[in-house]
Amino acid sequence: MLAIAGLFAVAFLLSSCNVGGLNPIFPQPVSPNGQHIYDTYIGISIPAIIIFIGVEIALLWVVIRYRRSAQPPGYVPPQVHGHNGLEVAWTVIPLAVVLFIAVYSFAELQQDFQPVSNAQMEVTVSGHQFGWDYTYKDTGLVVHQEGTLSGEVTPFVVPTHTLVKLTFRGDDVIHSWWVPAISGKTDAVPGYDNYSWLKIDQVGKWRGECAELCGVNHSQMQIIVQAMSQSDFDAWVKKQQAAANPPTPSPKPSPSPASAARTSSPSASPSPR
Ligand SMILES: [Cu+2]
Repeated sequence: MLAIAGLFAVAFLLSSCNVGGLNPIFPQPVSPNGQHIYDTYIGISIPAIIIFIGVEIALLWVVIRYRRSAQPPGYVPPQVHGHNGLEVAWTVIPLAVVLFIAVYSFAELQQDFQPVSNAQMEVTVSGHQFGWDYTYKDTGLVVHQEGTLSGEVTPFVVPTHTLVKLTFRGDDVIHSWWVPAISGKTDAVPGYDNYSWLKIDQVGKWRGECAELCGVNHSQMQIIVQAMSQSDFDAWVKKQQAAANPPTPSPKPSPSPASAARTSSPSASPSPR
C-alpha cells in the first residue's frame, strides 16, 4: 500500500513539472500517430480491466461462498475435471482475447510505422553513441543533437501542420527514438531502415529519450522536438545554414565556389592586354 502511495506521489510530482511529453500517466498526444497509440492503449486496457475485475470477483465469490468453514464436515465440491464444455471455453475465450489484441495492435503498427508516401518533408534520424543527427532531405541541413545531461538539449525543429516522414538509422548499435507525445518507440538499427512520421498542429516542445540501452552514456541521449510556424521554421533554417557555412570574404554573394568560378571565368574578367 505504501509503495503504491509512493508511486502515485512520484507520478503526481513528475506530472506537475510540466516538461512536456514526460508525463508518467498519459502523455497528451500532439501528433495523430501519438493519438492512435493512445487510443490503442485505451482500447486494449479497458477490456483488460473489465476482464481482470470479472475474474477477481468470480475468484472472491468462489473463495468466500465455498470456504471450508461454511461447508459440512467431509464436503467434497462438484468435480469438473475433464468437462469438455469448460475445457473448450477456457481455451477459446483467452485465445480470442489474445487474437483481438494481436490484430488490433498489428493494424496500429501498419498505420503508424510505415513509410508515408504523401510526406511534405523528409528527415533521417540517425542515432549514435551518444546522440542524434537529423538530416533534412530537401535542404541537406543536419542538426546534431549531442547527448547531454546538464546542458541545453539541441531541439529537432519541425514546422507545424506538416506531415514529416521519419527514417531511422543506427550508426553503431541499436538505439530507439521515443517521444511519447509524438510517436511510439522506433528502433534506429544499423543497416536497416525503420519508418514513422509526425504531424504536429501546435507550437511547442516535447521531450523524449533513447529507449534502448545502448551503452554507458545511454541516459544522455535526450530528445527535444520543437514545432514552430512555417515562417519561424524558414527563418530557423536560414539561421542554421548561415551558422553551418560562415560567409566567405568574397564581395559578391555567390551560391557556391564552383558556380562562382564558372561565372567569373574569361568573359567576366576585364582582362587588359
Ligand atoms: Cu541510444
